[in-house]
Amino acid sequence: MTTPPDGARATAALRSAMAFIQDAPQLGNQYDDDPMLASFLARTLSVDELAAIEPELRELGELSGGHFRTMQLADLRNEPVLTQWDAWGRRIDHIEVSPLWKEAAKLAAQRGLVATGYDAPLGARARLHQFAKVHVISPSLDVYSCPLAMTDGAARTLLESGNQSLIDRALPRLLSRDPAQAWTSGQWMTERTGGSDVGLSEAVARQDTDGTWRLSGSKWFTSATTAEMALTLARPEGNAAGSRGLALFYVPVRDDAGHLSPGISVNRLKDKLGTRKVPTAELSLDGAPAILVGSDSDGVRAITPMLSITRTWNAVCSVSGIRRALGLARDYAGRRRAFGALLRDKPLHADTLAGLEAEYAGAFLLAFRAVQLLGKVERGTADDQEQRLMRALTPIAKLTTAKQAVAIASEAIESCGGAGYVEDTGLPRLLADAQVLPIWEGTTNVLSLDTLRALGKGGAIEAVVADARAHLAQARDGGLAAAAAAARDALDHAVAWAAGAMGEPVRLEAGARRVALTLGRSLELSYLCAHAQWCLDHGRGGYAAAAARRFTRHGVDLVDDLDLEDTRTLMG
Ligand code: MFK
Repeated sequence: MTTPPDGARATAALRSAMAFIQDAPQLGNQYDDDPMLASFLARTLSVDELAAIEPELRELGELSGGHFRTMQLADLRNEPVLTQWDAWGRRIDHIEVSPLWKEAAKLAAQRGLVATGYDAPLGARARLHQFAKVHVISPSLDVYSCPLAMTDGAARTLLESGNQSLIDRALPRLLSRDPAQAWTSGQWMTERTGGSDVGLSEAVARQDTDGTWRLSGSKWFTSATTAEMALTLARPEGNAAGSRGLALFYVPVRDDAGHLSPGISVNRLKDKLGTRKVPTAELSLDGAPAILVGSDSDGVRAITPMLSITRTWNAVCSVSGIRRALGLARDYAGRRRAFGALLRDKPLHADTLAGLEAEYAGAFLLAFRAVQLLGKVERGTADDQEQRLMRALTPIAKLTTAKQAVAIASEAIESCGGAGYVEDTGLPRLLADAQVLPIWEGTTNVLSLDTLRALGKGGAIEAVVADARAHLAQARDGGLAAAAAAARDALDHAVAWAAGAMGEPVRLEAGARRVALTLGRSLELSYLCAHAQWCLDHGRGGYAAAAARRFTRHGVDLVDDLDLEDTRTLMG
């Protein structure tokens, strides 16, 4: 090898010194940097209530943008590992999760990410406190929100079941703030027959002569299989086919040493597009001991409290995922130069991100309106109208925010150019993880049909309309008039269309998604108008008002009568 002359060495050194290296996007305090959370809490809590919870939210904001974010980036490739056999041939089915997940489990217990929702002092507003924490921290916990959502859902389901011995056994663990005592719960609903039409479930429950129930069958998609207990559905022998014949069971999954209960084996972990840190597994049940939660039928109805809770978590995690995507995209736009300027100073780039901010603001308010109502219904302070509203709003919030989360994650990674598509920047994870949100806990179409089911109950449509109108009535500022009119018109159109299609089941079902999304978007805009007015009145700036105006221009009314004959032709 020949040594380069001094001049060539100097030129190479100069070139390498000048080589451009792009700074990675950074995050600040995830409570302080959120343009919606603080003003929303200031509007909905008393000054003393907010003062009591804000320091912890700020601490979590620091951990979210700092410690956990650093850990997340340093450990992008670490995934759960299933070890089925030990060295001596003993079946163990041990699942090793990432170091971040282990730390998240401790943090979740200590900070009461589930338990806060059940705390007494804030009453119905305990749910706001809980989900404010979840919103701030969850994007940095690698989807540890999944087991927490199911844990919360299990706690609520057991409480509503009235089964005192199961409540005594599990609630203190599910709500424990001591990491050594805390449990998580699984929710095993999906079988090979599918995750939507749960009535097709094949798992069978047999009762021993001593009264012990034993479950056999397979569960095809069990998220977070590291849980200590699970709620699941199985058909007691002799029961009718369909969902009415299923019963709800409590399964003790692991003992205190972490060993799986007899009759449960983990066949493999799922190879998923996203949520790669979540140990989602296929399980076989072969006479696994279980406890009947309530009656020996109507299990789907018995597990619906779980669905309401996890769907609310889904909505909140959608908006916190959007916030994370936008936090990174905005920071990047302040660091990245192209064509002679920072991206944030480029009119088209700014226009694109501003549109996403407007969608975030609407999504945030819809998710947190669902949270508010959940708290009131649980604490018995909701009137009839609010109860009906919550039933309809839960699927609407879940399906609308999940779609926004995917669309915005896609735009956010695109706004980072090629870096957004490279795995070790961590940015593609935003989109891969977001894509689960419209799928699990009910797909967009299943939830659109659930919305129709909820609206079909007496007084539900009136409750939705009244809530939107009450919020719109608060918007007095002239700059909000067009937005308020658009929300009102879209809502009226959706309600009128659904009423007109009532006697035509095919037309109604075909249009259900457009109706549900129109309701979701018009509610988002109604809440935005009210929040914008409050912010203007309280010196909180014009972000929400600008969001309302921009959101309006994206389109609110998606209702349309599409030609059913064209559908048939296109589908062959
Ligand atoms: C970041 C957040 C993380 C979230 C956690 C992720 C964990 C991931 C694990 C999973 O994804 S588990 C899979 C979740 N699976 C689903 O969400 C099921 C999706 N399918 C549905 O939701 C179907 O609509 C349903 C299974 C409920 C249909 O069941 P049926 O039995 O065929 O319908 P039916 O007969 O209408 O409902 C039975 C009863 O339940 C009825 O009550 P009644 O018996 O009194 O008439 C319904 O009114 C009631 N019901 C159904 N959906 C309800 C509900 N009640 C309240 N709320 C609901 N949403």
